Amino acid sequence: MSKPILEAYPGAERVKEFVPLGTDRPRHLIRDQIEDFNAKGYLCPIDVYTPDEAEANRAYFDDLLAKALAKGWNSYGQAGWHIHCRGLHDFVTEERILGPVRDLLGPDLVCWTTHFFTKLPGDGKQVSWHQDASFWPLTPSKTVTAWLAFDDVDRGNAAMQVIPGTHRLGQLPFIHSEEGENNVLDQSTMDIDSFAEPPVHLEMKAGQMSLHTDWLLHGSDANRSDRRRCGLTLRFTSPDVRNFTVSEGTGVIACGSDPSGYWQHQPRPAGEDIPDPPRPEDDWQRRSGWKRAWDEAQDR
Ligand SMILES: O=C(O)CCC(=O)C(=O)O
Repeated sequence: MSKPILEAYPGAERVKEFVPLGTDRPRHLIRDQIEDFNAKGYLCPIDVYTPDEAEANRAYFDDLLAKALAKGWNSYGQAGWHIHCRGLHDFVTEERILGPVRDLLGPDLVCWTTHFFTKLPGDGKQVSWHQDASFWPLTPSKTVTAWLAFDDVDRGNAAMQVIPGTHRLGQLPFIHSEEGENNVLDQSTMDIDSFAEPPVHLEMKAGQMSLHTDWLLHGSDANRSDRRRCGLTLRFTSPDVRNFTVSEGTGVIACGSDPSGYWQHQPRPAGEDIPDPPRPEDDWQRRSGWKRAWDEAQDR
């Protein structure tokens, strides 16, 4: 096994601790929910779409996925597509998603990426235990992920699991994932049995969402069922957060404004454009691109 790592961006000056969130006059969450979020690192479930709307969301995604697979993508490659697909962009600006997130982060919200995590029936890939903030070149760490269920998700079809309270531990050591692990991502936190709290499955109906903070330890098993398990992650932060690998980050100013000027706004796309899949030699996740650019800059 490789040596445990404590910083994915060696040499970076960044604040790597959980920042308690919440606003003075919440309008969508009650104060107990905000306290719960800060204590446990997540909230689940939150109702967003009606069952009929959830059905329409699913139909939209079925079509998108069929077109993506036909073009040569796998079911985890739909990352950042809200800048190509108008229907996806409209999830980013959906008031029923933004309201609870605003109660945590304040009136100005940047959605700096989205990513579908789609486990097809019998899908052998797991998402190994990890902390999101460990991957992301953002400081301070203040991203809230909305995980919007497109399918009903439960223990049987590999719902996401979290370990409550682990967001308060800061950066945990991780290793580069090994081939045989079949991890969708490339970091793995080991020894999760050493944490006091057992993992919790975030079970939801299609149309509901969970919210989690970026230091919370989470992951998911392979999907051994005959049911698909699809969720769209939307990554929101407040604009005072900066991407330290670039002079200006990119994201949708989903509501309010960007007084910091750290973010270049990405407009609503005109249509539904399915991007071409990457060539094998390209990085298909922007995260890898950031990391590569950082490592190259350190070597200079
Ligand atoms: O959907 C999953 O199983 C994992 C999602 C995840 O890792 C994330 O939202 O950061």
